[in-house]
Amino acid sequence: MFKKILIANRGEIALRVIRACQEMGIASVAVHSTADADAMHVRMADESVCIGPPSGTLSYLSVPNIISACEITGAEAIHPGYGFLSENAAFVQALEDHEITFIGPSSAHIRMMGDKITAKETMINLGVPCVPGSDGGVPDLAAARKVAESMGYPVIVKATAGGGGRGMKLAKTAKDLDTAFSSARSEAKAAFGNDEVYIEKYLQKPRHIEVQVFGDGKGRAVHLGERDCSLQRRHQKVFEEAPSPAIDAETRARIGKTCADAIAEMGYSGAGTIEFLYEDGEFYFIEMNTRLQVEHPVTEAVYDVDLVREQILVAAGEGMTMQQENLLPRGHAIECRINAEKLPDFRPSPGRIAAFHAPGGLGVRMDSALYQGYSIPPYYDSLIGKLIVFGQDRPTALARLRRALGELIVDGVDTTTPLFHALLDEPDIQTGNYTIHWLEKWLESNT
Ligand code: MV4
Repeated sequence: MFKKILIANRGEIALRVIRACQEMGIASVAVHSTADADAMHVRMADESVCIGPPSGTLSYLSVPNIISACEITGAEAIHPGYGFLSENAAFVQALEDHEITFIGPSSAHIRMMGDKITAKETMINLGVPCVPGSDGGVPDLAAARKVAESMGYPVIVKATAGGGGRGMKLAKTAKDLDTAFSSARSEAKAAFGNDEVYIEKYLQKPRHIEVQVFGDGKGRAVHLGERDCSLQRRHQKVFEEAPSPAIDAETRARIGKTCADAIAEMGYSGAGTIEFLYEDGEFYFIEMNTRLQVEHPVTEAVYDVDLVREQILVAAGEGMTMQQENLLPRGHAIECRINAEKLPDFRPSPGRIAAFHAPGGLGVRMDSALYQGYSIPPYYDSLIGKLIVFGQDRPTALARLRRALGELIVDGVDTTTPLFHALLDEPDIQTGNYTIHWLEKWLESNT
């Protein structure tokens, strides 16, 4: 096992990884920007190294600075958390060259899934159901017309190098295609330096269902069911739950096995998430994320596993402890992302925390790096905490969530907490009746 791990991240996810290290008897190294010298992850780690100025680009995204921190402290492995360098194939390649272990998949698998056309092609070949669309990239408008007419409108034009909603354009009818195609191309060129696009049939009212998978890198893999992440605003998830209110045990077992078999066949190592749109009882693959996700705690609650521990075990060559026949979901978990943002516009609200009280009690987990007197810097994303509740069924989890939100105190900055109180009063949320468009529509008519 590793003796020392460096965590190339900040905030609650850095704490999440440090905690797993502590339970495994592994020393932890925090890295931080000058803006984060007083951050909780620096305090909680065994050692820390300053890796640059406040700008994320010059600190948490600086490959040479992070590799230097690793060499100075003698850390043998790096956990990337989510965001920052977590899905950066060049970073993982650099670590491979420096003989530092990356706690995550190979650079080849990251690269494969980062290119959305290659990802889709791979999944099709592995028997994973995909959205109908173009066979690879679409070179020009004439080819785009041909594909769109053969599937029928509406269609969506997506950037090959995109993902997470960036560089997507909808064409409702044939007259929209010219604009959608050329603007998707130029946005993709500007954002990713790659103007390749592909086309899919546009699904009108799907849910966003993602399957948690885990591979040992030696051809064995498991799935840990699904999360429903349909409640999003501008492609940012807001509220996630496991299991999905829309998926039954038989459907879960079927899509789960399809995903686990695909991951096993790929020889994938570590945690991954296979994202689907789900409409009228059918799954359509859209993307795969090759990292630990923000919302992983809802899966941990329902499957009673420590995903970070499993990541570390696999990266150290000790193999995963999980076996499919022992992975039995139990109860229901919900996560609310608490952001330092002012409603109704979700404007970032950095500043000093005058008071902080985390909720507790049965079935409540609060992952946060806040403390009283801490100043939230303006340089990074606005997630300040994740409130995760667990109960034996969905109504119990919802009641517990309402109770826990009532206990949460964050004074000194605005937060998204009032949004969750309001959502819990909505019959559609109480019954689980929502699609990917529900939240934006609700915000339009309620704010
Ligand atoms: C789609 C789609 C409808 N049809 N693809 C947005 C983020 C990216 N991961 C994929 N996205 C979508 N792809 C087809 N063929 C609708 C979306 C979409 C969406 C997906 C998941 C969660 C929220 C969303 C909000 C708007 C659009």
